[in-house]
Amino acid sequence: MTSFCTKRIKQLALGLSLIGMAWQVSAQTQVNDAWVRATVAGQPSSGAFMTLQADTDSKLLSVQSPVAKTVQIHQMTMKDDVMRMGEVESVPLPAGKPVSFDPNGYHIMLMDLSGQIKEGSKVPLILVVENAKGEKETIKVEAEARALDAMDHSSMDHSKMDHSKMN
Ligand SMILES: [Cu+2]
Repeated sequence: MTSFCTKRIKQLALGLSLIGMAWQVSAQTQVNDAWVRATVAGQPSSGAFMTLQADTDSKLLSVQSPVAKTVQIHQMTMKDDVMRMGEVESVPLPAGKPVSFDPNGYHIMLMDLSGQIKEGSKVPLILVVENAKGEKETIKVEAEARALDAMDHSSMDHSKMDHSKMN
C-alpha cells in the first residue's frame, strides 16, 4: 500500500516537472498569419495584420520594420457612423486569448515606406511584447505581402453571409 502511494506521487511529480518544462519553453507570444498589404509605386503607407496570442497577460508595446521610417499601432473605431483611426500606446494581450490585427480593428501602420511593397515579397517586422512582470520579448516575423484587394473580397463575402442569415 505504501509503495503504491509512493509510486503514484513519483509519477505525479514527474508529470508536473514535464509540464513545467514545456510551459517554460512555450512561455512566449505566438504570431500567426502575419501579412502586409502590398502597395502600388509611390504609395506612402500600408498596413500589417496578424493574430497575436500571449501565454501570460502581456501587451504589444511597439513594432518596427526596415521598410518603414515610422511604424504605429492603430485602432479603428466607429464613432457617430464615421470610421476613425488613431494611434494607441499599446495593445493588451490577455493570457491565452488570440488578439487579431485586421483592417477593422487594431492594425499596424507602416508609414514613410522606403519603396513599393510587391505582392509575394517578405516584409520583416520586429515586435516588442512586455509581460506583466515587465519582461520584454522581441519577436521577429517575416510577413508576406498580399494583393491589395485580397482582404476586401473576403470582407465583402462575409457581409453577404451575415446579411442573408438575418433575412
Ligand atoms: Cu492606421
